[in-house]
Amino acid sequence: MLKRTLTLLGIVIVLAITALFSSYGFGWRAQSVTDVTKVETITLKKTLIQGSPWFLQINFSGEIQGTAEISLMYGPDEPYRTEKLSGPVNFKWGNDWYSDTADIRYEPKSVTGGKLRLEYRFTDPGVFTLDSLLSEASRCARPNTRKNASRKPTIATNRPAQSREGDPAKPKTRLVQNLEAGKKQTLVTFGTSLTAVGAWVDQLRAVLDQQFPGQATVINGAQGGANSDWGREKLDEKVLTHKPDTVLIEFSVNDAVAKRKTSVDHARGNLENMIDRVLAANPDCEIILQVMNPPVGHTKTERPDIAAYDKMYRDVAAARGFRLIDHGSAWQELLKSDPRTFLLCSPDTIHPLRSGSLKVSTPVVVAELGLAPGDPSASTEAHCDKYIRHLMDKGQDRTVSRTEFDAFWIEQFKLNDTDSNGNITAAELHSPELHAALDANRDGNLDQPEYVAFFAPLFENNAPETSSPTKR
Ligand SMILES: [Ca+2]
Ligand SMILES: [Ca+2]
Ligand SMILES: [Ca+2]
Repeated sequence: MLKRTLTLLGIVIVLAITALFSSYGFGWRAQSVTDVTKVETITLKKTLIQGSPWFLQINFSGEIQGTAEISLMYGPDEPYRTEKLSGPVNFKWGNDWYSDTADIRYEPKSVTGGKLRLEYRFTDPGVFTLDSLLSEASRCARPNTRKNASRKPTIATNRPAQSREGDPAKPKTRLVQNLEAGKKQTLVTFGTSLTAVGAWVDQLRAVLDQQFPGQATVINGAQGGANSDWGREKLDEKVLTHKPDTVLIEFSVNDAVAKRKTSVDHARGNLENMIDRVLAANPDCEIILQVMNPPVGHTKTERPDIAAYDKMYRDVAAARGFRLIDHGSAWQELLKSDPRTFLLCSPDTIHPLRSGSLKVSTPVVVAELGLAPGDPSASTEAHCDKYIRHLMDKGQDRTVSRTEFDAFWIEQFKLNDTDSNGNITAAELHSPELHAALDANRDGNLDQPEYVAFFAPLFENNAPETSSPTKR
C-alpha cells in the first residue's frame, strides 16, 4: 500500500514538474559549433518527453571572424533557409517544422576564429492531438458507419487486399515498374495545401518503404494556398531541382477559387507549361495528375466551378496519355453513404486529417499507383490535425480550452452560413445528406448549436486521454 502511494506520489510530482516546465519554456536546448573554421552538420533533436513537433525556434549568438553560412536543411543537399554570418551573430529563426530532428549545416567561407552558439526548441502541441480525438469520435459514430458499411462496403479501405498489380485493367505505373526492377526512384508531389499538409504523402512514403525499402525518395514540394501561377513560378525550385522520376501535380482546387480569377484556360496554360518543362528536363519522367477530395460548405461556395477545373485535369491527362488519380469518387461515396464520418475526416470542409487520408485518400493513391495496400498507418504524421489545433489555440498557450474549441466551430458555422441568417441550408452546405445528418432535431434547419454540438464529442473524448497517465 505504501509502495503504491509512493509510486502515485512520484507520478504526481513528475506530472507537476512537467506541467510547470511546459508552461515556462521547457524544451530549450543548446549546442555550439565545435570549430568555426570547419564545416559541421549539427542535428537538433526534440526532448524525449515531447510529442510530435510543429514548430522550431532557433536563437543564434556568438561572433564569426570572417564569413560563413548557416542553413536549416530540408534534405541532405537541400537548404530550407540560409543566413550569412559575419561579425557579431545575434538573430532568431522560427519555422513550421514537423520532424523530430533538424539538421543545421555550418559552412565557413573564410573564417579565422570566433564562436557560434545555437539555442533551440521544438514546440509540440502537447497531449491534445485532434487526430486521436477524431478516432474517438469515429468510434462514437460507429453504429451508423457499420450500417452503411454493410450496405455499401465500397470505401477504398474496405476493399479486399489487392495484389501488387493493383487494378489489373490498368498498366502499372512506371514508378512501380522501376521499383520492381530494383531501381531507385524519386517522386515529387506538387500542388496545394491538400498535398502540402496532406497526410497521404507521408502515408504513401511509408507504404513505399514497406514494399521497396530504401528505394523510393518522396519529396513534398507543395505549398498551402498555392495555385498554378505559383506552381509555374516554383517548378524549377520545388520539382525539377530534385530530378524526379515521377511527379504528381494538383492545382485545380485552388485555381477554382472564384475570387482569384484564374480562368480554366489560364489554369490549363499553366499546367501545360509545367508538363512541358518537366518533360524537357527529363522525357522519361512520369507525370501523374490528381483531382483531389471535393470541398463542401463554404469551401465549395468559394469554388463554384470546381467541376470545370477538375474536368480540365481529366482532359489534359487523357490528351497526354497520363495517369490520373481521382480522389473525388471515393470521397463523394463517403459523403453520400456516411456524411458524419465524411465531416469528421475533413472537419474544416476541405482538408482531410490523418484519419481521412488513412480512410480514403491514401488507399486511392496507393491503388492507382499499382502498389499493394500496405500499412499506411505506420506513418503517424498529422500536419493538418496540428494545423487545425494551432488555429484553435488563439491564446497560443499550446492547450485548447473548451472556449477556444467551441469558438472555432462557431466560426466554421458562420463561414458556412453564407447569408448570415443563423441557419445553414442544404444548398449552403452543398450536400443534402450532410445537412440531414447534422440537423439533429430534424426540423429542416441546421442552426449553430447543432453544428457546434456535432463536434463536441471531439473535445469531451479528450478528457480520459489527458488524465490517462495518472491511471497507470
Ligand atoms: Ca489556448
Ligand atoms: Ca444561411
Ligand atoms: Ca435543426
